[in-house]
Amino acid sequence: MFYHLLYSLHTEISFFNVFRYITFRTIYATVTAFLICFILGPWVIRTLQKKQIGQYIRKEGPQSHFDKAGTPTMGGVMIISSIMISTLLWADLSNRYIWIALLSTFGFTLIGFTDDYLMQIKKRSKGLGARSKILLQILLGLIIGWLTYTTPNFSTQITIPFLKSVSPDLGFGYIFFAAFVIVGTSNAVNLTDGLDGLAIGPVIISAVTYMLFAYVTGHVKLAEYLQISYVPNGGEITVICGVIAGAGVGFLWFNAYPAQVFMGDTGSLPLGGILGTIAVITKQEILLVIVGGLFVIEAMSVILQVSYFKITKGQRIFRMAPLHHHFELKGWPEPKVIVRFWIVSIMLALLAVSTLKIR
Ligand code: 57M
Repeated sequence: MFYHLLYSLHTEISFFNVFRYITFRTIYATVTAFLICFILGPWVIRTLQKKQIGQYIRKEGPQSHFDKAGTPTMGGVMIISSIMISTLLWADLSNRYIWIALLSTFGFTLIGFTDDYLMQIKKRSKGLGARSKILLQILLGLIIGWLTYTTPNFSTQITIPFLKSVSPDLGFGYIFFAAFVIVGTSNAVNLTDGLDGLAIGPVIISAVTYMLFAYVTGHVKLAEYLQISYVPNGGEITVICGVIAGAGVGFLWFNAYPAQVFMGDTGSLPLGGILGTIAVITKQEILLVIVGGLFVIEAMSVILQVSYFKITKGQRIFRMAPLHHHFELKGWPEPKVIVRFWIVSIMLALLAVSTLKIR
């Protein structure tokens, strides 16, 4: 909105020229998103407490979680409102990719919110139910895949990290591939969201990493120099990456150990969904396996554990899946697991950035 309102004034007041720059708008969008979350936080937490939207803790989980019972959940509402408001304020709203990213955020929020609402307010223990939830996610993933596919000049070739000369063209199949990336990330972030700050930390790290990729991918000269796919108008996604990081830091203020609030599916599903969408738009889809490697490791630990459990009729690879529970049960204090997982995430992000220079 600021871009449209204020940049147009640059002919009279030259200062307003700065609103043209993605870098300038990204910085202020990030700060705005942080402030919205930070200011809304106490009020959201109080409201959730009043409505008694408190977390139920499963008895079969690690004992250290029992005293978390009653912590307000659905705190994702503050992250998502902050993402939506700050994006609407700072992004170029004539950019189609911004609307695709906002639709993805809104759609996954709706699914996550409905699930939490049924569980927390209607006290329906299964929420939406696993099957309806995944079907809705796939449908939304396909819609976003289709909208991206039909964007003029959008390439259906995929980028393989470290192999700049190999980029298979999926054609129409790109829609299904995009849906897979988006839905997979949405669920992986959800699985990771099991310790204070554990999911939001790597979400912030991934958003900052993609901020860099979005910027270079939308810059014709930089993209050419680094030999990565140039996405016309894709640079605007930098703003939304900053917004996610800012809102994430604002939420972390309250979600840091010991958490005053959990994000719920209201936060975890859209945060994963939007990261997947950004990976698709910036044409760095496979790179998300490295950038969001921590989410992949957590999801893989569940897949391995559940498969092994079924095949061996009751035996386990890990003490408990997802992986963070394994380390908790080994006796690592919760903050140690969290910070060590963040460290892994930072290292993976650096590895991802190195792909810009390594073929
Ligand atoms: C959500 N949610 C947390 C909170 C958060 C297939 C199976 C592996 C699925 C998996 C599962 O359901 N995962 C999805 C994980 C829950 O947090 C809520 O859920 C929201 C995210 N959707 O925002 O509202 C609990 O996590 C803790 N928490 C924090 N701090 C936070 O900032 O401490 C969350 C956020 C909260 C709180 O305790 O209550 C969750 O873990 O339920 N299931 C599991 O993860 C279960 N694993 C399991 O059953 N493993 C089995 C295998 C064979 C499937 C095994 O290894 O034996 C564990 N979940 C729990 N307890 N709660 C088991 C133990």
